[in-house]
Amino acid sequence: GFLINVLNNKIFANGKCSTKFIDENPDLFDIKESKDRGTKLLQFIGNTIVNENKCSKKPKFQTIYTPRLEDSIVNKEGSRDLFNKLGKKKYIDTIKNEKKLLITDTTMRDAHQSLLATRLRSYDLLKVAKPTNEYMKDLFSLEMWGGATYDVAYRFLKESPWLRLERLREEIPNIMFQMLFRASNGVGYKNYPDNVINEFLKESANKGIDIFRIFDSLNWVENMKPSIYTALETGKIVESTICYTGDILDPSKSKYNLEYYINMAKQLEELGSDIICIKDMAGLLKPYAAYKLIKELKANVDAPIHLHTHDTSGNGVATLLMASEAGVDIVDTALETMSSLTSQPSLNAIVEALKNTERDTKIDLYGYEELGNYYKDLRKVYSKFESDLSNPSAEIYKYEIPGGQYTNLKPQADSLGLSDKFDQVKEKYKESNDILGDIIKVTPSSKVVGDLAIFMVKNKLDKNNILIEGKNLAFPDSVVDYCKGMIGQPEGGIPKDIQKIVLKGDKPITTRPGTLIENENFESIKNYLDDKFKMDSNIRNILSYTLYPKVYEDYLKHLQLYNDISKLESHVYFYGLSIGEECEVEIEEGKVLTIKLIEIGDVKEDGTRTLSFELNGMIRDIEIKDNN
Ligand code: 3PY
Ligand code: ZN
Repeated sequence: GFLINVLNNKIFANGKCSTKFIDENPDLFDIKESKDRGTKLLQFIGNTIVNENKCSKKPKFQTIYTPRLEDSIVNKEGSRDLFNKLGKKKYIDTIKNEKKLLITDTTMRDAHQSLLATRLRSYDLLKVAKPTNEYMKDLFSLEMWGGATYDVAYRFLKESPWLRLERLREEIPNIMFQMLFRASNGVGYKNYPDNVINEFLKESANKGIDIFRIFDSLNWVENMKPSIYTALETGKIVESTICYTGDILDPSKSKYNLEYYINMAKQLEELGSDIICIKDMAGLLKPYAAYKLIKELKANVDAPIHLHTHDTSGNGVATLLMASEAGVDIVDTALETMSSLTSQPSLNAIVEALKNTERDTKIDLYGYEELGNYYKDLRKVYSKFESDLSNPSAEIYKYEIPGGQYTNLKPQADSLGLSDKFDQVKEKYKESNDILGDIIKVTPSSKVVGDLAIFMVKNKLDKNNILIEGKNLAFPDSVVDYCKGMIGQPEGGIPKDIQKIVLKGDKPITTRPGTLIENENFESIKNYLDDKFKMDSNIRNILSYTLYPKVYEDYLKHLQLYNDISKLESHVYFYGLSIGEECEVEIEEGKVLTIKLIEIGDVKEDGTRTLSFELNGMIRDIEIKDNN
């Protein structure tokens, strides 16, 4: 059946499928075409109702309206048009000469990563893509890919991140796309072989990324070099990044002082970086510190400066305004309905604050309000992923926990039965950071600190007894990796005492891990995937497998089991249907299936339930195994 589908597929018949395959044609897995597709969708919805939501009552969701489009603004040039027209060098020069404060919007990446556990589905992003292209033309860029979005797409949303990039690119041709890239950790959580990193960057550039924001989780420049060089080779804009921690105004926190940051910025500029980014992932950069840091950076480096912060403390807008005053070129913000708290400061607030000043962004907020309303309503569908953080928290300065991790650490603690010990976990996070050498904390190094913190709570460890009690304990994998040097070298090195206790005689490395890890054999991965999943895998499939073999295989199995579920509305994807409720699914252009849930049967002796649906008016019974 599979082969026949391949032969019947038009793209294949035209001989144009060499680089495209299941990303674009997931239905090739299907055997009896649309009849089967309907059944598979019913099975997916049925399983969601029975096993994901345990047959509980589905919340009511209102209709979400997509923003209206005004014809009058349609023909304006966007940043991407300008970049492509001028070429990189001239384009970077225009940034340097620009009086306006330039704005990046993070709504499609960090904002939902930080507020909604990265759960926004492509379906909902694509609905608003055209208006985004029209209304956001004055932006410098959209951060819309990378970070956790890649992993979460496969793991929880069962969709292809590559398709998200490709389709958004089609709908948003005029504004630059920016991605977050964890240097040798790619879009994953460990050091990958150099050829994986290189191919990933090249393919992302091919598929539409214009700006690569590259950081290392320990600010180790050595580990950033291969990514920076490869990204530069693509001809796209390379934003080399310094992660900010500590407080440059606090003399007692002398490790990461002004000199440290200036020094690193100069090193990154020397490597040929087009832009230098300050990445304040935990929202620790206080307003007056921002002023001082940006002033000094502007005095010491020639490249434009881009500032990223989080609003966890409530100081985010003030930080961006002080940075603007000091001459920062570009800042990250999010649409106001997706901003604040662990997310970025509000775009709307910054635009209003700067009106009629020297750094006026000249942005007309009309369209941004339209887009904002869309996300405001949409957020309700994702409410189960919201954290319970309801107010700003200045205690973040004490704990230095990144925005994305803060909302993750609580459920992580809960799941280990430490729900009443969250305050203790935060205290231990701080202590764990000291034990590990006061390090930069951002994915994946933040996980090392978080894992050790939880380990310390569970095993009643502290600074004073860990070197003794720890002798007989197996530490978490992430902590072992860190102590081995497999994440890289932190400023000042890994403290020898804890390293010895954790490694238990194993030898650490001090060279770049990538020099020791063997390159991935893409050909053998291709053979493996093609054979096991009866597919003709392309470089994107191969990369996804190398980044997370288990998650990617699970995604492929899901695809075989349920086919493409990316066309389901999100409330159906997350909750299924309630009895009597109907939904429409456009499985391909012009081909719509109408699905209505009629009845949920009781559990039978064999552990299954019969769910009755109407599929395009015809009754269909589906058997679902109840795993509860
Ligand atoms: C990521 O790596 O995903 C981050 O957002 C780090 O701040
Ligand atoms: Zn961030």
